Amino acid sequence: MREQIDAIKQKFNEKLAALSTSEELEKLRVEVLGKKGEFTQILRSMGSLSAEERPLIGKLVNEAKEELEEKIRFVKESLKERATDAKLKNEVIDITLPGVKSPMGGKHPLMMTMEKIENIFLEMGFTIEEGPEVELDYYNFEALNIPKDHPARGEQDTFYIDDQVVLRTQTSPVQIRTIENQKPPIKMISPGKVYRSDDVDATHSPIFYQIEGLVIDKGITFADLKGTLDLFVKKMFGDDIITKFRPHHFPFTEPSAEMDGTCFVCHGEGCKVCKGEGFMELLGCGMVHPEVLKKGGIDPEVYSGFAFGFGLDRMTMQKFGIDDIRLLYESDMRFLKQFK
Ligand code: 2U9
Repeated sequence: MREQIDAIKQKFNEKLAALSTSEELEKLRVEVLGKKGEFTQILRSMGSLSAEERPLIGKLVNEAKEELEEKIRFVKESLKERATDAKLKNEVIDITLPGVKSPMGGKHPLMMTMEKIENIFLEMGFTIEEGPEVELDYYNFEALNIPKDHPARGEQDTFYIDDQVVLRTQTSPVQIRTIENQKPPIKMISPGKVYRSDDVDATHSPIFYQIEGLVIDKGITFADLKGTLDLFVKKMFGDDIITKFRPHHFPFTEPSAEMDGTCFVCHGEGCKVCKGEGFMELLGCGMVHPEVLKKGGIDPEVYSGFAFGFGLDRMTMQKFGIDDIRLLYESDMRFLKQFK
């Protein structure tokens, strides 16, 4: 039995000296030390030994196993180092080679416009508020003085989750939630995605972005509305932009208006973009309807306010001369890469 052990060790050392990969090493380990390995065979055959021989051979076998396992650990380490060195040698990095350019993304034109507008209102002391896109019918309609049977509901083809829950059709619910949680003075804008089940065409998308704003304090007048929105448009499109207001109607503002600005393409001469008008409609606005203030728990005898709203997509298309809203949502890099 002792010779047998030495023979195994001998053969093991020869094979160990001859191998060069960790796979071969693992194979040798299993051969000698594995469950069906040669040493295991010996241990299994110990039954045939005498009682006094058994512990001696047992000890011999275990010592031999430890010795071989130590050698395997050592060779495994040096094989790993050798493999790393080889890798390092082969992976010579030619630093003169041009780097692999990872394509730098760019801001989406909608986000560029959104940020520019947000910064203009932040500079004017407004806060930016956000709210849920899946909204309660109450916040999207009732609280805005648009009762159940109000025609405005029909106008805004609404996605109903159920008769109490809708996909918001405008960001005005954010203003209502703000009125409920903040006492005046309030100066805020609410940018965000809104949903209307419109058919997709060059100027309509079922999902688009809006920015609405609200100012409530004591003594707020239509002059504050005109001054604030006129300044916004001049900061957005240029100081030479002249604004004008046309009477309009919204259920949530009284009086209401639409604001036009001189076409920043033809500066009033009249062109394709402004359909020869020289002016283009920029946004809707008005003094907050007293019913809306009351519903929000604000006394219209003490406080007054103005609000406004516009489609961000439309303003982005005006700003960049984009004639099809679908370009903003189709993620076509030929289009988007122009806005780097
Ligand atoms: C409260 C009170 C009043 C928000 C307003 C508009 C005018 C407006 C349209 C712009 C283009 C919707 O996306 S659009 O079709 N919106 O013209 N929105 S005033 O009025 C409010 C909002 C909240 C508490």
